[in-house]
Amino acid sequence: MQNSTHNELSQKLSLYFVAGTMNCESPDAFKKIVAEAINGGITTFQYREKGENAVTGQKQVEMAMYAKEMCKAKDVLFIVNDDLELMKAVDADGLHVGQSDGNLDTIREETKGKILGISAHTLAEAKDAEARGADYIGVGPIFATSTKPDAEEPVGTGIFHELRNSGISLPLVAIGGLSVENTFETISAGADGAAIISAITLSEDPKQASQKLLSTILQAKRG
Ligand code: TZP
Ligand code: MG
Repeated sequence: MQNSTHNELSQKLSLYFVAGTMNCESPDAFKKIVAEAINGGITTFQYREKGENAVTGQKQVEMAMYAKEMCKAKDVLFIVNDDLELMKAVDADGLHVGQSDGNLDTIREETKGKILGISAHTLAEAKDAEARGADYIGVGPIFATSTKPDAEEPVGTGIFHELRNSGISLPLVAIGGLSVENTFETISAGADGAAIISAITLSEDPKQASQKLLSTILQAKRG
C-alpha cells in the first residue's frame, strides 16, 4: 500500500466503534447510540450484528442502512462485520472478518475495491492476514473483555511491539477491553486505532465517551 493511503487509513481507524443492536437495549437505543457516537467524533463504525438477541433479515438491513447513512453524512468509515452479502447490499466501505469466517482468499477477491480488515490474535495470524491482502489488522483481545463470550486470552499491548518488530506494516486496530483508562498506553505501544464496544455502548453519555476516547487517541498518536 502507498504511504499516503496507509497514513490516511491509520487516521480513519483511530476511533473505531463496533456495535450491533444486541449491544444496546433495543434497536432504537442502537440508533441513538450510533448517532451520539458519530457526533462525538468516531472515525470508523463497524456494524457487528451477532450472537444472542441479534436482529436478522429486513431489520438488520434497516439498521445497517441507518448506520451507513449516518456515517456517510459525517465522513465516518462504515464497515460490516462478517457478512459479505450485507456489505454489498448496503454498499459499505468495507468488511471485517475473523480467522474462521471463511476462505480469506475468496473474501479478498469478493471485496476488491473495498477495505478488508482481518482479525489476528498472534504474530502468525497477522502475517497471514497481511499475506492475504488485508488492508488493516484487528488485534486482540488486548485486555479482558466480557462483551465477547468466546474471546481468546488477552494478549496485552506488548503484541504491538512484536508485530512492528517483525515487519508488519499494515495499520493495526486494537480491540478488547479498551477504555479511556488504557487507550493511551495501547496507542503508544503501536496501535493505529482503538476498537471499542462497551466503553461507548454502556456509557451514560456515548457522545462524551467518544469525545474523550478520540482526544486520548489523538494525543497518544502525536506522541
Ligand atoms: N473481538 C475481540 S474482543 C471483542 C471482539 C469483538 C469485544 C470487544 O468489546 P469491548 O466491550 O470493547 O471489550
Ligand atoms: Mg467473525
